[in-house]
Amino acid sequence: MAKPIISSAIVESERRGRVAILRLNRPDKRNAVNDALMGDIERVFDALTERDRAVVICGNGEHFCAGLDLAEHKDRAPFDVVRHSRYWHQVTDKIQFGGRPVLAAMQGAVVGGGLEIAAAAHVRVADETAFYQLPEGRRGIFVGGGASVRVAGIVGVSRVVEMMLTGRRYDAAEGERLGLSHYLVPPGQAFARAMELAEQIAGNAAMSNYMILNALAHIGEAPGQSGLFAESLAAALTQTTEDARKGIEAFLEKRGAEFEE
Ligand code: 1HE
Repeated sequence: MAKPIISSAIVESERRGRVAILRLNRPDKRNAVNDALMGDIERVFDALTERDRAVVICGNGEHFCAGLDLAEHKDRAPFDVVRHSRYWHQVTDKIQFGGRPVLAAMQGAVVGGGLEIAAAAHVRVADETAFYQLPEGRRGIFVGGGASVRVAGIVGVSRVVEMMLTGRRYDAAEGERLGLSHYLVPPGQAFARAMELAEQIAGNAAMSNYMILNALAHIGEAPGQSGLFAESLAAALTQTTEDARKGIEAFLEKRGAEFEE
C-alpha cells in the first residue's frame, strides 16, 4: 500500500505517479460529510505539491457521497450554519481553484453536498449506478456547499429550483445528458476511467492546465468585453511558453509532445 498523503481513518489518500487519489472513507454512512471529513479533504489538498499534477476524488463503498452529515447538523445556530457553509465554500474552492485538474469518479448516490463536491471537480466520470439529487427541500434545509453557483452553472438555475423543490432523483443517463457527468461507464469502472483520464491530463503542459481551470471560470463571470480581453492575456501568457513551442512543434512533426515536468 502506497504511503498516504495524510494520515486519516475517514479519507484514504495516496499518490500514483503524478496523480493524487482521495477516497472518502465512511462507507457505512454512505460517505456523508461531517466536519472531520471536510477537514481531512482540505488537509489532503493542502498537502499536495507541484509534483501532483491531477487529483481523483472517489468514495469507498456503493455510493460516492450522501452529502452533508445530517446527524451532525441537527443542532446548529444560524451563525454556525453561515460559518459551516463558508467552510464548505473554502474547501470546494480549493478543489476548483487549487491549480490542478480534479476528477470525480462517481457511483451510487451523488446527493446534496456530494453533488456540490462533484460540481467543484473539473471532470466527472460516473458509472451506471450513479444518481443525482438535491433533497434539501424535502429535508427543510437549503444548499450550502456551493450548489447555487456550481450546480446551477452546470444545469441552470431553473433546474436547480426544480431539483430542490421536488427532490427528484436523476439517474446516471439523465445526469450525463445534463452535464452532471461528462463520462458514463459500466458499473464499477468509474475509478479506472477517471485514472486513465487523470494520467492523460497530468501530461498536458502545466500552464495550459492552469489557464483552463482558472481563466475559463473567471472569464465566465466577467462581462463580455472584459472576458475577451482576459482571454487574449491568458493566450499571450500560455502561447509564449517553452511548452507551447514544444507542443506545436510536436504536432507539426506528427508526434506526441513531452512537456516540462
Ligand atoms: C447518513 C446520511 C447523511 C446516510 N447524513 N447519515 N443528504 C441526504 O438527504 C441523503 C440521505 N441519505 C440517503 O438518501 C440514503 O442514505 C442513500 C440513498 C444515500 C443510501 O441509501 P441506503 O439504503 O444505501 O443507506 P441508508 O440505510 O439510508 O443509510 C446507511 C447509514 O448511513 C444510516 O446510518 P445507520 O447508523 O442507521 O446505519 C444512515 O443514517 C447513514 N446516512 N446518509 C447522516 N446524509 C453543505 S450543505 C449540503 C446539504 C446536503 O447535503 S442535504 C442532503 C443530505
